[in-house]
Amino acid sequence: MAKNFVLLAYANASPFPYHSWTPLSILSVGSYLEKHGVEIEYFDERIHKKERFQELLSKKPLMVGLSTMTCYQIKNTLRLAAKVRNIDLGIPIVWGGCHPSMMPEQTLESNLVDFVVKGEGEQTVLELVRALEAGRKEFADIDGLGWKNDNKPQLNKDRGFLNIEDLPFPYEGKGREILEIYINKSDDYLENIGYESSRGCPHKCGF
Ligand code: B12
Repeated sequence: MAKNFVLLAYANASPFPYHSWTPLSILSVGSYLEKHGVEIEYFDERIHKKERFQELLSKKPLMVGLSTMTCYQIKNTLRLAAKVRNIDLGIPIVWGGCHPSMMPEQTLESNLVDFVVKGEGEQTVLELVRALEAGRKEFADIDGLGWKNDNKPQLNKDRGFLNIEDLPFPYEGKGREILEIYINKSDDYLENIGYESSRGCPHKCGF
């Protein structure tokens, strides 16, 4: 494994086992990073052993990306973020998904958050990865990013919408392994395989 890999994690989102669904959010971001030559690893708490997260953290990823909804999932995401902090204060913790997108300023207030990605994350996180690889400390030019400027939360301007046609299939690369685990899961429940056929909304939804 190359030194500078990105770890993308999805915490358990439900107390019910049948509420498991392929984690499209991190798969979309991950396949895009892979397409641009960035090495990634996934941790999906619903299908992987808990030790996997700790093992991957001990290899010092360039950053840890956490995807979260508000509801039940967020307390588990906070638990994962605390594990990152406990193992190494220097690993940047990047939050994305619908909760950080709707409440970026509030999310940035937490000391378990270094960066927030608002909205579609693919291009924003790629630019962040490049900046971190270059050892940058200033991120004002990355649209869609929230960060801490001398510990002061700063939210950059929104990123324009991406064209879904330019994005890779989320089950490419390492995402294929995740897909196969979901297909082969042999418990009592049928698993859901997510697929995005379009993006955006004709109504005035908050998200
Ligand atoms: C598919 C879906 C489901 C599926 C699968 C959910 C899952 N766990 O994956 C099912 C039907 C199971 C489901 C159930 C529920 N859902 Co639902 N669901 C959606 C839906 C329609 C699409 C989500 C999705 O996969 N999008 C595709 C991916 C690629 O997009 P994305 O997740 O936004 O990720 C992008 C960015 O956010 C960002 N990003 C995301 N994570 C990260 C992480 C990092 C590090 C970075 C850099 C970027 C990044 O980059 C990604 C790519 O651009 C959304 C509405 C919507 N239009 O988004 C609601 C939505 C997520 N669901 C919602 C809710 C409330 C629920 C339930 C709690 C409902 C209930 N009461 O039971 C349950 C929870 C189930 C569970 N335990 O997971 C809410 C969440 C609201 C909130 N504040 O948290 C949403 C937003 C709908 C709404 N407007 O109310 N849901």
